[in-house]
Amino acid sequence: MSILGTRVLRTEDPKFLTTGGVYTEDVADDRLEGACHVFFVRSPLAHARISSIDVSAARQAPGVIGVYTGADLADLAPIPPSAAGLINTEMQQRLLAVDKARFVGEAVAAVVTEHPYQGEDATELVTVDYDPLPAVLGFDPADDSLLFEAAGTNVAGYWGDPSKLDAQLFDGCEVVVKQTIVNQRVAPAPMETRAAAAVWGDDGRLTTWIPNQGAQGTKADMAKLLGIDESLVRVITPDVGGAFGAKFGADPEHAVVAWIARRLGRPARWTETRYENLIAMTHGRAQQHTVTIGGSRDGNVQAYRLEIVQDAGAYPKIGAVLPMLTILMTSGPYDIPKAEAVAKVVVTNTTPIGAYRGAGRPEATAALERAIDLFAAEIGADPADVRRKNLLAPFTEPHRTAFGALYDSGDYVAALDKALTTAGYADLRSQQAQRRASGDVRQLGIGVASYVEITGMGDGEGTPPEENATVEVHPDGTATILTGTSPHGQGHATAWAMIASEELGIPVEKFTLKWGDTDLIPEGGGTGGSRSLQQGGAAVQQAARELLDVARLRAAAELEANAADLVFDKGRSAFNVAGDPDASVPLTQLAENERLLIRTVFSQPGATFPFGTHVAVVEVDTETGKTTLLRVITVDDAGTVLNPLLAEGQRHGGIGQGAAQAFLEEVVYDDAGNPLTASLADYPFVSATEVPSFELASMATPTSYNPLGAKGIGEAGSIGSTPAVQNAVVDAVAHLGVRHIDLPVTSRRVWQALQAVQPGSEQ
Ligand code: MCN
Repeated sequence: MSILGTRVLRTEDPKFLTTGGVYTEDVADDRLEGACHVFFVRSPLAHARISSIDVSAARQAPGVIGVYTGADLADLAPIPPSAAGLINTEMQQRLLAVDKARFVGEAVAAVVTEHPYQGEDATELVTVDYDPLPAVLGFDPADDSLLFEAAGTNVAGYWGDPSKLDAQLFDGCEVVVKQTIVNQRVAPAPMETRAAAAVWGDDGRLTTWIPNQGAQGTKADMAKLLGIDESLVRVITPDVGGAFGAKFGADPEHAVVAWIARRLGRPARWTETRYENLIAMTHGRAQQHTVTIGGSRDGNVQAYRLEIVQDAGAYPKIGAVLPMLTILMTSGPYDIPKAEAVAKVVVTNTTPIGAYRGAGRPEATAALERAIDLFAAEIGADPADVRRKNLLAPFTEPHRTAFGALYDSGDYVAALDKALTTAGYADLRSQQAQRRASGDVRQLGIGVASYVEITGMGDGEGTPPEENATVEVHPDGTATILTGTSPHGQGHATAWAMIASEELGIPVEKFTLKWGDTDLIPEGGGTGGSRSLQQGGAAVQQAARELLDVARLRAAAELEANAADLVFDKGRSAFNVAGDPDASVPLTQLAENERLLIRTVFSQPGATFPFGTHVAVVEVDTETGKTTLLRVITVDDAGTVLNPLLAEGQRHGGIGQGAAQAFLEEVVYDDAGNPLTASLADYPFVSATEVPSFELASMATPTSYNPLGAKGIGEAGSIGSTPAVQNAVVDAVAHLGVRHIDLPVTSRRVWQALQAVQPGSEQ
């Protein structure tokens, strides 16, 4: 029986559940002995000119070894915006702010102390003279206060050309609905905050430990930020306590810590506080969508337009690139004859936006799935029926969308129907009808969201989606796998061992997985875009198979037989001559005289497109607006599932985060750009108590793009759940006249929406 597809328990869990992992703060490498500690002085103002910084008092504080400002780092080049060329190149960031601070939390100076307890006090002695400037906020910032004077505008750039929108797009549509929707800013809030440890060797090379999603990309970033050759940087990724897209590469602080270690000639460490994490680690989402949808009264969607404004925060980082992915996924799983999308990227005096679980795709789905519901409501149709009517027919040959996406395989109607059946949709609708008829205070809402998303894309610069793996069998019966992916909760140690075990007949627990050390594994794409299994896992399979090819030749020599006459007996992990089980040699023996090791690269023809449907059921108290999430039922088709336990864990995490975006989480600023959600007492991130047990139905439409048949599952949960929950809440009160409630659909917002539709009532 194959181990693939079975519920193998996570081999990494005993470590995490007992002695604990080794996170960056725990790294006890000899080279870090006597490390000093770095603390950042951060701007308390959203937008201000920095006229002077006085570090003299801080320098005298107990334990202070050094205090540095942007002026000290003048030799380091500013960070250019992401997507240079499309985005205004004047919008550059210094590692420590010089002249101007552009968001609350921006690092302005760094204080270095002997002991960690001395840092906080010393930072308070740094006197920064700020001249406040008007804070630039929102999706439509005026140009009267500019973040970057040299740019002459707060518009960072465009994806697509807004002047080329088709004026005739909705001609011939019997019904046209338009709505502006906010896809709010959220905080990734990983359990482990950002950190770094850095030391320079006598050879002039930097070794730095950083919690990240890919050591190799982080190495390239660090070399760029420090202006040195990549060969002089070694990045090591210890255990990572969650990342959710926001630990991709190196941040300015990581480079400053390395710079300080070099300047002082001694190792340096940094761990940010939760407060710093909430205001200075990149946030996610922050898009505004204006959707226009048109079609016939009988439910055919004929045209759809998506106009996006991306708030990139103070510096155009990955956030400035996200609309590209949103646009790519504009038409989602539907067959819409005419669709167009365009995006404007603006800078504001807020924390920069980066990748956050789904990164650009959840935004596309949220906009489209609200639009479908708005359209259904307008024509008085069941939203599930409208979806079924407009979903693409099943396809096994790749399907190209008007936006250039090449969907590999899909059966969207089947996913919808499976989710509806599992939910007991018809029954839910009749319960809803009863409650509506009886005027129950607690109304039932049912929300549906169908999605297709993209996983495992290439780097966008011509390199195909690919990953490397090395498999080595040792004479003592153990085996080692090196991977270019970078697990931080996904369970790659278990999954990659399962794949190699299936080929080599070596038990899962005999494998050790190594990742995230650029001296050991110089190449690798890391973990993001739910790419790891389809590329990294497939590479492990390919390496194991290639290893068997080499082993077969050695076995043939050993057994003095023809290689073609040998069979590999997985049960014994040994080769034997066909028909003669006694003439056999185990793999381990073939590793005795010469290392039995293969490194390989697996390439995929393109990205894959997982899909599914989520159904959410909520109860809304129409007197108070109190909303209770009763059920979430999902079908998430990620092709062939390698380990249902891992895949379901990923779905749980994703659905939880997506649902939380729908009804709970939001980063809030006041009118002056002060963050009001800078602690976990104020930022309501989700835990198991806020959500019901999820009901997961399974469906697997394999992809032909890799031999595992696998697509990505790491982000899907967060993509379908947000609009399903939002649609459910609106649905609960739709019969009272509510048409739309923005994210997050908090009880307060629901109450306000109900007040607004009750004539004569107070707001
Ligand atoms: N899997 C499977 N069958 C499939 C697909 C995946 O069994 N058909 C398993 C894989 O073997 C792997 C896991 O599911 O163990 C996720 O695989 P994959 O979909 O390839 O995604 P990645 O491993 O590349 O993970 C990335 C994804 C992203 S982009 C974010 S963001 C995210 C996420 O994973 N952040 C996470 N899940 C997270 N989980 C935790 N605990 N912490 C985070 O920060």
